[in-house]
Amino acid sequence: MLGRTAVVAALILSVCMHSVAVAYVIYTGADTTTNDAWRTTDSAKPLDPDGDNAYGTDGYETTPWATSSLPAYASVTRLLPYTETNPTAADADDPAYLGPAPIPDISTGRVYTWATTPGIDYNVFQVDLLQDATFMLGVITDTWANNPEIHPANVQVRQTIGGSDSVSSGAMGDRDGDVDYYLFELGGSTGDRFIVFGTAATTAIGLGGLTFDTVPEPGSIVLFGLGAVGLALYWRKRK
Ligand SMILES: [Ca+2]
Ligand SMILES: [Ca+2]
Ligand SMILES: [Ca+2]
Ligand SMILES: [Ca+2]
Repeated sequence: MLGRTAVVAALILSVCMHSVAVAYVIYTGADTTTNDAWRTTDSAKPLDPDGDNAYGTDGYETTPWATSSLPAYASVTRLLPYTETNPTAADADDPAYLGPAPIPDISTGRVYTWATTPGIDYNVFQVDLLQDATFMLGVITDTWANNPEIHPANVQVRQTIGGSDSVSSGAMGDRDGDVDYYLFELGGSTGDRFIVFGTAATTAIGLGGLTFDTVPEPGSIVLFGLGAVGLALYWRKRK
């Protein structure tokens, strides 16, 4: 009888812990070698958490494409007033495609503003969680070939509702007008808010967009496994 109570308690604990979302922001790293091939699945991407070697598997917010495709768990607000593209923007995979090379490129763009003060931080995107989620947020940058300085000196993410973590990528390298991706792991609950921002490098500032990929929750899988083992022991004892 005690065994059965313990098993039931373990199962309830397992289900409860699964539903607890801990809020956090971690800077995972920069991908400066994928360049245009963010949707090309035979280009290895060690920082892509879901293992399909494509960024934006769950969804994306991109410029100049007006129709972003966002995941069910997040909404995105552009906090700078202008969205722009022109023929001197860097090329990258058309997000309408996902698969092995060749994936056709299209011209990227930026969400931006001007009259900024170098050294001052400016907010670029707001991400609001519509469901509990643990995911990799990719920040698309270096999309402007003829003026890489428009991109901030760094990329930062700060949680403003549901937590207070704030992390920075440190100085943004590889500023050559060939697209780069700065990746942050985020965990949070419904209603949590995260701000993507950066320090102005010049008198204008802009970023190319965002990508979303699910981070599997190993903790939940382990707890689920423990629950299953407990259930198996219970049935064995019952025989
Ligand atoms: Ca590069
Ligand atoms: Ca992916
Ligand atoms: Ca391509
Ligand atoms: Ca680059």
